[in-house]
Amino acid sequence: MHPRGRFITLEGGEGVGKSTNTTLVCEFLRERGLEVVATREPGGTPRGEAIRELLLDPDELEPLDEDAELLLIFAARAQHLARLIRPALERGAWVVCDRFTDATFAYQGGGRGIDRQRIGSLEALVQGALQPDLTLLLDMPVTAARERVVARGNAPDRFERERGTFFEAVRQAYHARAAAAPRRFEIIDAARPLEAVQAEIRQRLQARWSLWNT
Ligand code: Z5A
Repeated sequence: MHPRGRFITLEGGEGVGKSTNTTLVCEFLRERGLEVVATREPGGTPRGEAIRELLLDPDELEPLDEDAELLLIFAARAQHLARLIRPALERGAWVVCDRFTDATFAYQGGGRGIDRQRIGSLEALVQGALQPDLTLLLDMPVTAARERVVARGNAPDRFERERGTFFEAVRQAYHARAAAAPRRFEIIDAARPLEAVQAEIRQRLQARWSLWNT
C-alpha cells in the first residue's frame, strides 16, 4: 500500500504571491520525484470552478447573503475533497492548494464577522479530521499587496472591492490561526523581492522535508 501523500496549503491576503509560490512549491516537490497535484480554492474541480464564478462575480443586481457565501465555499470544498484532494492523497500524491479552510476563517470569520464556531461546525462536517500537513502563510502589509493587484490591471472581483479595513481584519484572523497552530504554519514575510521570498520558502520546505524523512 502507498503511504498517504501530504497536503500543503498557501494562504494570505490578496496579491501576496500565493499563485506564484504555489508553482515554486510544486517544483520543489517534483524535483524530489513526487507526484504533485496543484489546485486552488474556491475551485479545483469543474463544479467547484462554477461555484467560484458565483462567488467572485461582482453582479450588483442581487447581493450575496453572507451565509449563502459561506455555504457555497463549503459546498465547493466538499466537492474538491471528494473528487480531487482525498483520492490524490490516498494514491500517494502530494496536494498543493492555493487557499483552503484557513481562508474561510480569515475572510468569512475575520472579514465578514461570522462566528468561528459556525465555521468550525462546517469544517468538521466537510473535512472530518483532515487538516493540511503544512500551511505557508504569506504575510505583508495590506496596502502594498493591494498595489500589486492594481498593477496587474484586472477588473476587481467581488472580494477585491472590499475596503482596507476588511483586509486588515483578514490579516489579523490569519495571524490568529497561525498562533493557534504554530506547528502547522510557517509565516513568510512576502513584502520582500520575489527572489528573497522564494529562497526562504525553499529553506523552510527543505527543513520540513528533512523532518518528514527522519
Ligand atoms: N475566499 C474566501 O473568501 N473564502 C475562502 O474560504 C476561500 C477564498 C478559499 C479568490 O481567491 C477569493 O476567494 C479571495 C478570497 C476568497 N479574494 N480575495 N481577495 P484568489 O486566491 O483567487 O484571490 P487573490 O488572493 O485575490 O489571488 P491573487 O490576486 O491572484 O493573489 P496571489 O495569488 O496571492 O498573488 P500572485 O498572483 O501570485 O501575485 C500577485 C502579483 O504580484 C503578480 O503580478 C505577481 O507577479 C506579483 N508578485 C508576486 N510576488 C511578488 C514579490 N515578492 N514581489 C513583487 N511582486 C510579486
